Amino acid sequence: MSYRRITLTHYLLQEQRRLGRSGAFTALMHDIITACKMISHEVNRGAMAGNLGTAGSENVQGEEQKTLDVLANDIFLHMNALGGSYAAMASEELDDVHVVHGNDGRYLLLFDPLDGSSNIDVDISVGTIFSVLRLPENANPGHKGAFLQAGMQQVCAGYALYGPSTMLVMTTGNGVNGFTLDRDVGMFFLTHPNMTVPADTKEFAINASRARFWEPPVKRYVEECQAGKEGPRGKDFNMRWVASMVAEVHRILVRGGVFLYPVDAENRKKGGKLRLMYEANPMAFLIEQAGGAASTGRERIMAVEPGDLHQRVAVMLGSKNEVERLVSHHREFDGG
Ligand code: P6P
Repeated sequence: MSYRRITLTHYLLQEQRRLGRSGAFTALMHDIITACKMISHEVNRGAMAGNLGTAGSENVQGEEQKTLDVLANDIFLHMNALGGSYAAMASEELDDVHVVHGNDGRYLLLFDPLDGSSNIDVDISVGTIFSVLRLPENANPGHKGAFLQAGMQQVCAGYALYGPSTMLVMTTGNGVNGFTLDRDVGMFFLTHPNMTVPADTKEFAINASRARFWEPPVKRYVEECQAGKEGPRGKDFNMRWVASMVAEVHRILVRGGVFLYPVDAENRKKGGKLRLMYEANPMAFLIEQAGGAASTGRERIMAVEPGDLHQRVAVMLGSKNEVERLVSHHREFDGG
């Protein structure tokens, strides 16, 4: 039934006309869409293309790189340099910024080319996360300072999810829409219009093996959920942990939930686990645009003023009432 749906490109053109915008968003997204289709193809070929296993190298985070981490990064850098929209790019896999020469691009692209890649070899969903900022006036795109903008400055953000189907979910600040790749046609089609996060949920996601490191407000929140209907929440909860943020956020956008990766006693020295600029901020933009909330526990994620390209941050995002409960617990603990 694809022929009765609209393609992602049609959607962008419609938004462009509806909002009286220039062709900027359509151009911004064109190369991202192509890159995500190419990565989807490589991910889906898996072992048949020799794409499993490690690349024998480490990234700037000191993490072992998978073969597909390197391939996905190369695809994103190459494809997104072609359209002329981006003056420079920043990747989880690169220490410094990557300048795009020979164009007058007015935007900056930040991305995690293959989030959750520890799941590749066991065939669990992984994804690509992207965020777009404007190049500030008179800024040097070759300097990371041009990228250090709070999440509220994003003009576009989204992810591709390489799961049983490949989906691309994005926002340009007017709600969240999900598109599914029809491989036979080679196009993304609108399948999940106006995605919204229910304010309440019965599902939380956290790496429970870290419980001994958690701050008291996080421990309190999780124990309340675990206490079920006999406890203070008066209802039973379920728990999920995929170890792939894209898959967790997608589940929350489809059926609600709350995802936590707090700063804890073990990761505090690094500032947490998840990266602000190309994981937390784009996902926070999507969740807020879908009516949810995204906090560090102590402040709105998209209000955090970045000090470094690869800085990490606490993440608590999803159903609004759950995030507000977490913020309340932190405020009480801090004596606010
Ligand atoms: P843990 C993947 O490496 C990632 O950055 C997120 O996608 C995911 O939510 C988290 O880290 C998984 O962390 O502690 O389960 O390895």
